[in-house]
Amino acid sequence: MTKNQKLINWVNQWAEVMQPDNVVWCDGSEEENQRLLDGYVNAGLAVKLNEKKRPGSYYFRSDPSDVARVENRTFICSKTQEEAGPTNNWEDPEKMRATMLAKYKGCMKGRTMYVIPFSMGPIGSNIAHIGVEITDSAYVVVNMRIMARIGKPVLDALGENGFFVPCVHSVGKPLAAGEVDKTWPCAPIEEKYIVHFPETYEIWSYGSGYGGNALLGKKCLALRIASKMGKDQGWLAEHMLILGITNPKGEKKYIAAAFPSACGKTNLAMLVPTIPGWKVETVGDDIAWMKYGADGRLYAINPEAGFFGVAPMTSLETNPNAMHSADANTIFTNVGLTPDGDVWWEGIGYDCPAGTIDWKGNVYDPASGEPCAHANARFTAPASQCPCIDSQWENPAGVPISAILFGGRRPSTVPLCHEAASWNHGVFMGSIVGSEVTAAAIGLKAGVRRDPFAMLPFCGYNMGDYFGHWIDMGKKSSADKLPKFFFVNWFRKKDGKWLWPGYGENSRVLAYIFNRCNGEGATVDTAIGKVPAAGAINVEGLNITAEEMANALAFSTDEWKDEVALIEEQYAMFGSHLPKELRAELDGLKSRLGM
Ligand code: SAT
Ligand code: MN
Repeated sequence: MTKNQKLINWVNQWAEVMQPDNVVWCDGSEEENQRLLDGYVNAGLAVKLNEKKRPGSYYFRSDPSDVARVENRTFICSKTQEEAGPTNNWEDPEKMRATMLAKYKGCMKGRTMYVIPFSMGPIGSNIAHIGVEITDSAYVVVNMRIMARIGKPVLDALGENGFFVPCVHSVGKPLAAGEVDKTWPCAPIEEKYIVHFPETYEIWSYGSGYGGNALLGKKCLALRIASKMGKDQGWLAEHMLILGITNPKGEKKYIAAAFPSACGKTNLAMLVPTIPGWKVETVGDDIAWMKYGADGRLYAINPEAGFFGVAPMTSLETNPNAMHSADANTIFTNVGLTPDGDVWWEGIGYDCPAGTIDWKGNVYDPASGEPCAHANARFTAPASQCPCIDSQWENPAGVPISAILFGGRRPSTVPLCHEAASWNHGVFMGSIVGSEVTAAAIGLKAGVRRDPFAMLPFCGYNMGDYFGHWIDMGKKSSADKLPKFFFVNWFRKKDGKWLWPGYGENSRVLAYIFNRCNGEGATVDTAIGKVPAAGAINVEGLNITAEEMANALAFSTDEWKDEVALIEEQYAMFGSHLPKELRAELDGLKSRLGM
């Protein structure tokens, strides 16, 4: 299938180590996909859903120990610990290679090794990159086929000498002679390893078959390794959605946005505006790769081709576009299975049909107090099926970004919207992203849990140097061409009540941001940046008083003095890796606050 000798050698070398029964090069065809899915159904490891309700869709249940990304088993193996930085698990690369080689030895006995050539981004785009994953999981193949572009066209683009990121994966469960899988194969939690070698752009994953642990194009390549490639090569790999927004006059802009988990990122990416005449379309819901174009503007692609969305709480109410993306040709994992061959989860918008099977495979008893779907149950759906997919989502040149948004769950302190004064101020905003957590929720100290740029688990090198890379990127163009930065907070409260309705109403804030990019919309200067003036955000038809709106937009010197103390604490961890420009931003804020 390929004349790329480096690729052939790499596959042969791993086949020798892992000793699979056979090696299959995936072509990405419909026939191949169907054959793999039929294999699971025939083995009793998946269910084909009701063709009338969910055409072309399949249902899987994972092992109860293999249900999410495993951050404490995720490693950045740079040469030194300092290069991995204070926010990553580090292990010496040579030691890690030895540990894992011992695990990989014979790990595919009784199994097939699949070779999946994949492109992150439209094939041939100068922002895209190619990876090749070897895996013993056909589930990975059928999911990667949705999440990335895979198969023959990728090998053609790779050519004889093209560069690819090598991605090694095994579920870590060799089979004895004659043995077959009766359940989802994986290794016990303490034997799972999700490993990145940033200097050599390599990924080694062992022991998990779930999501980002196993679909190596996503968080491992498109964020951890790509963040390092971006630093080395002068571009950005970010945990950001990309949306297109069109005003009533037909003028269109693109916005990228980073939020920590549980802030409604997918909902924002697919938002249905409530203000008349405005339109929002989706380029991506999770990851953005951004590079400067010849015109000095920042262009973004979505490196993915599908959505790996959290099912629970997704409904026709909360996100009709996500729901319709999963109408057909979708893989569901760890949701409930209804007696009529459809899926169900908490928050889907209607009661659980009697006789539904839960994610553990038992008949669901709503009185049990247990959820029917796992909280991290997922749908894998083709982005092309999203009703609001943007016409430019596969444009190899990317889309020009006018604004970058940061946000978090902040019940106090942070206004509904504020705007950075400069690129460096925007980088400062990104560096202090975080959500407030209650002690009960995570078993940690209550307070603001910082998640800089929403990249905490996804930065492949020292986070302080990552801030420095963002600062450097701002020097490569001029202020009139660079995107503007905004910080938004949909989650402010007063007296225990939300001050802002959120969901589709967030279109009102997006419209304000759109107008700001055209130099329109009245603002008030504060110590933290420009806050919308009273009346600048359109609240027509919204049941919100002027006082409530003022509270949502309020800036308090006292609250920000407390915030500064927390930022000092956070910044201390980066030591000499904290760019002097960010220290200057913090000093500037302090002096504006009179500190
Ligand atoms: O499992 S994934 O890493 O793909 C999704 C997530 O945890 O954010
Ligand atoms: Mn994500």
